Amino acid sequence: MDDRTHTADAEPGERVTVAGWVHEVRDLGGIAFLILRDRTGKIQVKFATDEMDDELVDAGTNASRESVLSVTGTVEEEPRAPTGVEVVPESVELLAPAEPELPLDPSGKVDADLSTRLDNRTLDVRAGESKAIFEIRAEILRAVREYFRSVGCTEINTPKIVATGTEGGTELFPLTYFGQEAFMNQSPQLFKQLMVGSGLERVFEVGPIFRAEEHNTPRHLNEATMIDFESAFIDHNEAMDVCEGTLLAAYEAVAENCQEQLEVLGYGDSFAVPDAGFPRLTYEEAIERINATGELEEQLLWGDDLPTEGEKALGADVGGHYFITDWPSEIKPFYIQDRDDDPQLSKGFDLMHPEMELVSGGQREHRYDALVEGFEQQGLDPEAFEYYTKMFKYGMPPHAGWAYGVERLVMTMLGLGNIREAVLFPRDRQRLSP
Ligand code: AMO
Repeated sequence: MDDRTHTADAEPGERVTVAGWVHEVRDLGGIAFLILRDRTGKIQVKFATDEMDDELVDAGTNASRESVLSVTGTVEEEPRAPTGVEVVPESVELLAPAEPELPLDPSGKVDADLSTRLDNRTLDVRAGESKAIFEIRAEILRAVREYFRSVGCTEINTPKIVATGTEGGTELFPLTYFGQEAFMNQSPQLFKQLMVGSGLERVFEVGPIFRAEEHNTPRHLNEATMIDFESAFIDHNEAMDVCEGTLLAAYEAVAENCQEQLEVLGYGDSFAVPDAGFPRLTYEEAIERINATGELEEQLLWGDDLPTEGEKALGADVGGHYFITDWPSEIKPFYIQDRDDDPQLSKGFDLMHPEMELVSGGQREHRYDALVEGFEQQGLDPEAFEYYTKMFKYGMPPHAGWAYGVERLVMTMLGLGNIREAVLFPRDRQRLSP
């Protein structure tokens, strides 16, 4: 299918065909170097301009930057070449020319603003930091899937076009479905719960979610990717264990398999896997600690949601990942179970990075009567959710779960300033294309 040799695999003495993009051409007079780049790295191609055939030299040295070339030749050892080897070419074929004026510099030497980069993502992800970010994002998803398999999960895929929303408070994108009102789904919440009641018991999904919130912040998207987990026969405490395990598996895999990418991003050896055993603070403790920092103009009261500045103040105080548990029931959704000893408190939790929330989750309400009552308390019509509630009449085991926002996981892991850096083609209020 692709019978070229990757630049990273070229060994001295071999006759190879390498293909990729023109990274750079340096003409030193009498000798010229073409640096060819593919996904595995770069290789030097040497042209003895006075000795070689003019046509061959022109094809290799007149190609504009980012043109696609295929070069056949012999690999020779050359200690002065960036990778210790170079190709002495026999033939050069231009596979695709690039216009000399590029909308941005793929090598990243010339800075481009985020909007220009997002408009030209193909060029932006050719090399450098963006390529490294998306390779790491892929490694995170690979590691997370492997971890889920190791704890007995089945991967599922659930509908993204739905008749009802799930996350009270967030806006839905409406659409017309054969003349009927429908929406883009905000979360696989109800479907994953329905599947823990099936013979699958323990499931996960990696998929898109859609939220029509009109925010315009560095950490919100209108289309995001979520990692959802849900399991029968576990409680919120065990769900937090799996949640922490997932994060550690992702960090460990990146530390082990993405050293090159981490270096491109300026990490070198300084990339740290968080220590296991994330502190678990109750909501009440969280409020008290935030108030004690004195960072907020107004003291938080019990029942308040945590404002962004509050989250940051607490994050700085704690200094690492941590959970917040025992949230007031009234600010958690209907599917979260209340504590048996105090129904004012819920079994919902959030996992926080010092900079922002990464996960929401909790023990779910699996008892039919309590579930329907919860709908009514939140002003939702239980009949609209009958497809969901009715399954709670036929043997729905106790269960718990949670969801990560993938982009926030990538963003916090790599210290990115804007969530849009962590998604190829972001959807926000300004951006619907590309
Ligand atoms: P929640 O609404 O808190 O919970 O979402 C879970 C996680 O998804 C990420 N996230 C977002 N990321 C970017 N842009 C957005 N607009 C956005 N919205 C959410 C965050 C957040 O912590 N059904 C529950 C999960 C559960 O209980 O299992 C839910 O959707 O990282």
